[in-house]
Amino acid sequence: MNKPEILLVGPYPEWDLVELEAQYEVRKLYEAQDRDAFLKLHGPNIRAVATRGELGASNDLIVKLPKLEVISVYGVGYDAVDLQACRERGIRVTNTPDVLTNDVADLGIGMMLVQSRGMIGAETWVRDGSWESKGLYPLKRRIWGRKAGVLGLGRIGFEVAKRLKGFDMDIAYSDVSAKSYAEGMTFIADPVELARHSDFLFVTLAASAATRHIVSKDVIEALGPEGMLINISRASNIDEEALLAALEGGALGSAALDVFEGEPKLNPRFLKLDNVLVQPHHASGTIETRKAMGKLVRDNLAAHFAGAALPTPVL
Ligand code: 8YV
Repeated sequence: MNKPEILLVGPYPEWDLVELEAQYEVRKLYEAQDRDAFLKLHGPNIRAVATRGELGASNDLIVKLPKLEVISVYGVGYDAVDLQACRERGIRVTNTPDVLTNDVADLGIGMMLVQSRGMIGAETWVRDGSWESKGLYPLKRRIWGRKAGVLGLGRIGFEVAKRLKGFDMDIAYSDVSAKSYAEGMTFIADPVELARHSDFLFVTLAASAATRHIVSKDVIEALGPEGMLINISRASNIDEEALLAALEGGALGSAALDVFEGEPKLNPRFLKLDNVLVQPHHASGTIETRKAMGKLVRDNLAAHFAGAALPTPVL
């Protein structure tokens, strides 16, 4: 029997590729010199798409795949998939929740520590001889015992908050409603009020049209000249123009960001700032988690083609 044809929107690790190629006829969109010609040739036969969180599948792509049955996202965020188009065509969508939660939370905490204690600059201080020539490294701000805000107390936000408790921090959160599992945390519905209350504000919301720029100029200014914004969700949750202006002008103390508008190409203004820690969207990027994510992508595809229940459906 012919293997089903699947479209890979972006690269997967070799260990996933080998497994996928054993089961499917894999078409690699990211290797195509001419995407239109590639899709004209292979599009009519594609039955499944395997994509990545940040790449998703636009309506533009979906319309070129008339036999598409399922989109499997390598990531928990599916904001880049056109769900409306999928609903209209009866296309199933899956993601990879849970398996990445702890790693994403860990990176968020690490970014807070690195940025607050100035560890990148401290490394340079040692390596460039400043320690010897200039003496002691400038003093930085502590994190333990201070105030943290978590914007979005879902799976990732909850794990961030759990870790913050270990630093004896005073934790508040914002969400659509107060959560019964948020023991020892203060619910503050309004993101501006949450920011005003916080020294560190973690953005851990699933992105959607409704959350676009939820971290507005007002939220950023409420966090203030001593505050730090940490984003491990999606760039669209933050008004990036307002963020840059606030970082440049001192209205916001600092930021630690794993995601950017237009990534991997980011606004070059970020690179001129020394009060921002930039990371290459790798919060889920451990071997262990990426292996689990790849397996879940494959399990969802296999279940679909076997006519079984999808392990982690979105649609
Ligand atoms: C991945 C992500 O970095 O889970 C998500 O939504 O964006 C990340 O885990 C990404 O999907 C891998 O490309």
